[in-house]
Amino acid sequence: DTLARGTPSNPLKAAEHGRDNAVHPQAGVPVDAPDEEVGASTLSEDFASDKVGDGIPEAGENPTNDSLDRVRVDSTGRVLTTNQGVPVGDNQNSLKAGLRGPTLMEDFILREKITHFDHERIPERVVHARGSAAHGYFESYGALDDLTIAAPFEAAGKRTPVFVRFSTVAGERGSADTARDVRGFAVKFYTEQGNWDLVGNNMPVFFIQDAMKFPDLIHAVKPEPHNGMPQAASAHDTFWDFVSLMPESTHMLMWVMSDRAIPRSYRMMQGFGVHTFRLVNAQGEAHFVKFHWTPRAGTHSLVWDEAVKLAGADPDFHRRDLWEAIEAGQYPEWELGLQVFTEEQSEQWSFDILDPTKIVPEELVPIRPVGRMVLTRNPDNFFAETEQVAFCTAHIIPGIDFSNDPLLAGRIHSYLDTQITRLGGANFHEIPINAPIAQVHNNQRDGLHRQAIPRGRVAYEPNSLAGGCPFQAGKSGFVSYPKAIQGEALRGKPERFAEHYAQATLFWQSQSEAEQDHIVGAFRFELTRVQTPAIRQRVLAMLRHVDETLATRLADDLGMDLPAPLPDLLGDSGVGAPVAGAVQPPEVTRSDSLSLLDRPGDGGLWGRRVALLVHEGIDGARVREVHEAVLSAGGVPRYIGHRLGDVSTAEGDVIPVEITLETAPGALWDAVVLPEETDDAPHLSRSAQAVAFVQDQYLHCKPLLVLGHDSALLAAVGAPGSVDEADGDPALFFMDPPATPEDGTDLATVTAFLTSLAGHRRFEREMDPPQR
Ligand code: HDD
Repeated sequence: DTLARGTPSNPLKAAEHGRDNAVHPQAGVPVDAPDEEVGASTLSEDFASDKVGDGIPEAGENPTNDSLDRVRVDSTGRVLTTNQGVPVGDNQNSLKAGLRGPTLMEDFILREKITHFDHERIPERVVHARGSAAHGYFESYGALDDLTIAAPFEAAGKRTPVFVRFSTVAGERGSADTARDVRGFAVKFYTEQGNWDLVGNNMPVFFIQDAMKFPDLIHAVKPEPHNGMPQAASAHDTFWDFVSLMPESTHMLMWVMSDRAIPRSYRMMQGFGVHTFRLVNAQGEAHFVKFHWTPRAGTHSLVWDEAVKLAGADPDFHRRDLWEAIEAGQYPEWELGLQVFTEEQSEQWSFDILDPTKIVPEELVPIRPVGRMVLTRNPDNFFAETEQVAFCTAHIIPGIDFSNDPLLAGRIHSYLDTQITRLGGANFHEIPINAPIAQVHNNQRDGLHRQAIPRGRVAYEPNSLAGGCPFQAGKSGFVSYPKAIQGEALRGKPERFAEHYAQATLFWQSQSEAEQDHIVGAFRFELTRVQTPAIRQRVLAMLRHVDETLATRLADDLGMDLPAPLPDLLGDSGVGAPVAGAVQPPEVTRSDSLSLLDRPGDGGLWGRRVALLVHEGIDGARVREVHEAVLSAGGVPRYIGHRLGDVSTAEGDVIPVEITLETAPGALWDAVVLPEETDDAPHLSRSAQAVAFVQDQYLHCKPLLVLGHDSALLAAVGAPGSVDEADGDPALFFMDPPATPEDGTDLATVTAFLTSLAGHRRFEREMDPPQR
């Protein structure tokens, strides 16, 4: 107990908990509701510190720390030992018979070390292998007694510890973060009623309606089996072959071809539970529910060319972004919202709420905000925590229950099952990151790597020898919702699962013009890589059911004639046949909430990265003032130049270059600040690296700020090179030079630049399709 609560074996860890964590969460104990207005930003100087936050909480105050503290190791000041704790005298040389002689079998130190090394990899996740995670808490806005007894929603201000892992789906463990893909959004709530895992994605629908098809889907999207290519990409024949034969994937394809599949940051994407679940209250009444996570930082994406370049410039782009934001005390935050509806309501709708290829439009059921989630602490160790964490859709708690969604049914089996291979046995729940904070008492025994030491002779129930313990909780435990079940055992789909296109059309029609352009571009990219013309044709034939403009534009881009709509093409095979006649028209045909632009965020910079290009003789005072303004607005400014070392300013002092154009090219930055530069006095416009840098900034529609009225560098990339030419570009800013040497910097322009940056991109500049 002392070890667990009083002194973590890593005393340094306490300093990393962050002040926000210090304010509990204590299992089951409500904390005072936050003073701040609900929805107000939690970011303030109060949380600033060298590491994360400035408070040093008592170890163990966060209940998840108990199990983690027990096993944390800090080797500061310690002697090196074997795994048996034997001090090792020489960690450099193996034991030999004579210095030039053979190494001896008896060298148990060498053998233990090499043996352990030989076994240090475990199988990667069969999907979602590449991911990053963080600790934090969920805080309830209020009691949800009317809906559920689920522990996290018990009272206003109650905090429940969470561990959250974000991931890509198709790529292997070492693949690049910015691949076009769905992102996993998996949340483990450590409640006093046991662990609840909400294993969602950043898109609210899925490719298939039945778990029966999951292995086929994944085999189609993973690298092709004969040559192991391509890595982390759906742009190949087998994927498009499969989905074009499965019209139920049409809606999800629209999401995956949209900017949602290339998020700017894990911190800037929504999360969805996808399936319909049930909430159950103390009276045993159930409501259907869909879970939505909405980022405080807004929903923002990359552009495709940028995503491709990032994969080379920094394959860890999203991992680094999450890690650095938390280290800097800029805790990522999401609001949890619920769409709650009744069975009777759902029976009226044109779609089936058990069909995971459908959303419930917000116009039909608005989202009710119920709490917020804040990520406050990075893991100590990637393998022990991020790699070994095991999320399972089967992990639910009293107050939450499943629906009959057939995809969910397969998942309830799959996650538990896969951990047994991945984590080497049935005791993976004892790995500290997976261990619940609720106590575990049952008669399950033994298995590989068992940690618990159950006492006594009784491992069965009922028993009298142990006084009947552990005893059943009865009604105070988990009770499955008594849903009515009827019908015959048969393989097939409910009627309303047969319509596949209406919501794909809804999605398309709800996008802004720029988002539609990006969708066309994404389909074009993927299908251009597809080698088999018949597959391209089938996709086009499918898209004709979504929108004729989309299909026509794409056909044009691919140099193809528009084929007949899908069912004709598939002949009698039937898979693509639309439902005859009696389809109910969709309730909603346009929903602004489906556009990324609908959630711009709270206007903060949220750690966006700003490059300040510097060179010998730069106006130091001005560039420093902009640096300061970016920093105090919550951005991350960096001085970037040709080589490391100092550059001298016009005033005679120096600015240290922090990173170079070569190591941190344009794609890595959200905005750039350029020096004043005329044709007569070129500084950067003759540098290929600087030109490529600024060209990317410009073409990726990012804000640019020039510290004066002229930029020969901008002119060199074909952009407006002076204040007089910049008219009409809303993200290109030229600062007014001071009228007299005493005048200060033109801060109004700096503010306009930062506001533009918080708004992310301005697509007016885009040249695909070519500008007229
Ligand atoms: Fe899955 C991992 C999300 C359908 C089988 N899935 C996995 C992860 C996420 C999702 C976020 C990574 C968890 C982590 O970070 O460790 N999966 C989804 C969503 C789905 C979905 C939102 C559709 C709504 N998945 C799905 C189906 C099946 C699986 C239909 C199988 C029938 N998923 C798995 C798995 C994985 C997994 C094989 C691989 C590693 C793991 O579970 O722990 O069991």
